[in-house]
Amino acid sequence: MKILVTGFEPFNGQTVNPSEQIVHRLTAPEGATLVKAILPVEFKKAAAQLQELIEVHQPDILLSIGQAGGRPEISVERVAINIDSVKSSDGSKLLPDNAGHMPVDTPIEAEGAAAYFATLPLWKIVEAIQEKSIPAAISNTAGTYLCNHVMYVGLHQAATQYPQLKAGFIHVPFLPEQIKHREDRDRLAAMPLADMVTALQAVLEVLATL
Ligand code: PCA
Repeated sequence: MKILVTGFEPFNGQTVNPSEQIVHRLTAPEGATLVKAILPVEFKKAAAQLQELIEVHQPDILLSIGQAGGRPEISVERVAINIDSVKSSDGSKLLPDNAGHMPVDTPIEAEGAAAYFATLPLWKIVEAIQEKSIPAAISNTAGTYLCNHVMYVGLHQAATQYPQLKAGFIHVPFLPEQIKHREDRDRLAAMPLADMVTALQAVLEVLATL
């Protein structure tokens, strides 16, 4: 059993991304080997690197992790949609990727499915995190930025080329240090790194039993 786990580099002017720090601290669960990678927050490069990682390592499971700043809990994503868009849903802001690319409502795969569901056991994962007394929930949108992109690309690869591959995505909140100097910090949630690592390690234990 081989698990590929990915995190992301910092983006949006931040100097840290909790997903990167989590990935560095995860260890292989019993009965599995763990391959770790940190992906760039760039549409083209992230997809190419992920495809290469899958081809080289032939994992049984792909678990990608990213930051969803402002969310209060660990969120286990249910679905990835065939859209890249850096436009906020009210149209007020654009968030270019780290290479300056700004797709708006662009399909990821011209001939691809409109959406893919995660193929990991979502409730088992949520419950394993909650058992550690850490808040967790299923999320029904991974957004339209890099996290959705990487989740879609992984599931598309699985659907079209790697039938043994199960894949899914987990979003994590801000770290306390990311919000402490912000004026709106009273309204923002954050979670200590140690709790995030405990949660994701518990997820790996579940994945190793699949
Ligand atoms: N979060 C972003 C991209 C990279 C990351 O960690 C997202 O939610 O799309």
